[in-house]
Amino acid sequence: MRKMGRGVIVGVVLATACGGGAKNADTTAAAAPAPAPAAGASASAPAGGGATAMKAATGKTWEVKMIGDATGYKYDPVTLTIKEGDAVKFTVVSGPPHNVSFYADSIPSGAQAQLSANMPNPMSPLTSPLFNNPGESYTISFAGVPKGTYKYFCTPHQALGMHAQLTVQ
Ligand SMILES: [Cu+2]
Repeated sequence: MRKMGRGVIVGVVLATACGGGAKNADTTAAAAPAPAPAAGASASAPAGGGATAMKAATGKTWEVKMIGDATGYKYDPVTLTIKEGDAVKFTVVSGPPHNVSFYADSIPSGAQAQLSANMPNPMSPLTSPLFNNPGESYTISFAGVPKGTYKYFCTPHQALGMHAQLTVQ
């Protein structure tokens, strides 16, 4: 199920990239997957399609550990309930590289633009950079995002079951 969802996302991104480049398609259109700017391309993007401004957290900062050891690859806690306006700080404890990537089809409707804006230095839409060293952390503000459940996974360890979810109340 999750793998299927991921496949659909990749398909959409590729289709978007191809569509954008098709007009003057010479050699460049096929070459680059062009990940970054496609973030707002979904139907849930606000009218105007412009950049959504990042909203800083105003509430509590919650901690989630990213672990890879003899017990497996996991986020701890694997489920978390926060309030809109809080932030979540993901910290590498062991077994890197780790990151945080949200399933675009498993976040609340309309969440993508603001969540994307609240994720610094994305590697691709809704996907944080990879973190290679214990102690590194990545904080995501959940200010301005819709209430609901947000499912996410670690790109390198998705197949090993490193996924989790948080609920914004
Ligand atoms: Cu990982």
